[in-house]
Amino acid sequence: MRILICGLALVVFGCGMSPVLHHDSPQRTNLDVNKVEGNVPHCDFEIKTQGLCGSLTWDHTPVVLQDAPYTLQFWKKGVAIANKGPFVEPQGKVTTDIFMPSMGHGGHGKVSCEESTSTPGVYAAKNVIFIMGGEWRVRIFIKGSPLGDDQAYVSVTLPE
Ligand SMILES: [Cu+2]
Repeated sequence: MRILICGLALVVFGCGMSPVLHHDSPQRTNLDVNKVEGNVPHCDFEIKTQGLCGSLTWDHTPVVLQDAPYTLQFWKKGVAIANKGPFVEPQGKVTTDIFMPSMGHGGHGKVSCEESTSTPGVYAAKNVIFIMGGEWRVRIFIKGSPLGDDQAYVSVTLPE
């Protein structure tokens, strides 16, 4: 009987509490570096023409006027395991930049984008210099694919 009551209490407590817990848990922000949500990788952006998902991971929290490198990973939507892949090299050339839509300008200098030699479908972006605080977009461009050009972006807000 004691076990039964205990079990019941757990069920009631669990059901009653979980929405509250869920609600109170800190919201994922676009500065989070942890992409793991169970085994399903979080899709930060999509390359719809190729059925690909992508993630953007900052090496460190971006700060104005300091290099803020990041990593892009691509995988076939729905089939990869978070941070493990298999990652997929998009068709066409992958480039990336940063852009401030409210003012129509980019960062300082040109963002470089190099594919990992050991893991195709993973790209390192460097020379990422935000010149002011506010709302920015990290843009991802696909060019020269037989499936057509495509682009996507991830929003990021830097403190003033
Ligand atoms: Cu600006």
